[in-house]
Amino acid sequence: YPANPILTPKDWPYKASAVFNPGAVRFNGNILLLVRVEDREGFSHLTKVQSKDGKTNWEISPEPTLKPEIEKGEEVFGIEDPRIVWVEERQEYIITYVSFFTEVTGEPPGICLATTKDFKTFKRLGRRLLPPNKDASLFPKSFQGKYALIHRPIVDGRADIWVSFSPDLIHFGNHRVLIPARHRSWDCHRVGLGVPPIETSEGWLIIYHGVRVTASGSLYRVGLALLDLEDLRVIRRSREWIFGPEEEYEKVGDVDGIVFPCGAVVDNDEVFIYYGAADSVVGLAIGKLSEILEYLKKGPSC
Ligand code: BMA
Repeated sequence: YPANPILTPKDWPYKASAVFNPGAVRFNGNILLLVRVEDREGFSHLTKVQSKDGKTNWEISPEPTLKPEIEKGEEVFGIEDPRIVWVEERQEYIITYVSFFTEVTGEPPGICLATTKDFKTFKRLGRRLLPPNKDASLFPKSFQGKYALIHRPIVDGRADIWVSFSPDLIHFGNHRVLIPARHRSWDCHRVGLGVPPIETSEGWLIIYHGVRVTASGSLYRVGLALLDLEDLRVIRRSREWIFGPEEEYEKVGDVDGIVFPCGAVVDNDEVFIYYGAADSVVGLAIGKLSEILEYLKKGPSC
């Protein structure tokens, strides 16, 4: 989007060090983002912003929307990187985010769930799965009575994308690797879900980030995969990254060389992808769903 970045700390109605990695949904005719806001202590909370066209005139909440619940001993190091899905069968939004499991040695990151109907009141469902884990989202619908959660645990030093299933959003099982980090490729060191799975006529579109660790730090870029609509098997996976840090605000910031999508909104054939750039500001990338699917089907895949 030529007018990027769409949101920066300077736009904020209160003191903010960085604003990035937003979840995104359609809400009441607006596009609503829950933006990760990092304060000057270095801890994050989530703040709601809304816009009619999803590009301009963002109305930023004058105060944090979802704050860490420090009183309960949870979330003392903040909450990060929300992914939001509207779950039609439950008539509520489910938000997946990262907090740190302070009672576990090393205080690793892990996954929390919260629900809301109105983005004013939220119900905390608490922590899920074992840490270390990140980059999680539910699918917006269940599969034969089971919810499916995409997540990214670290297992034996490997950072692959997994899927797990649950009848009740409490107990999870049938864990399996969905999209592994790929040997020697641009996504060789880590992969993680970007935006929540997008249902299309061809399959579930997965937009994920991949990391290569270089001599000057980690490079975060974005790739694609397509999953079977029913059994979630990988049908296609792009060999090449399709979106990476190119512009100044993506290349230079608190953490250089990062594009990190957490939310997307689809309008007919248009996909709006909201991403954190260099862990500092929010960017918007717009694509055509038909072109993305065409590329996935015809382009180099493995
Ligand atoms: C990941 C997450 C993101 C962050 C990214 C790049 O591991 O922690 O919040 O944007 O690293 O620093």
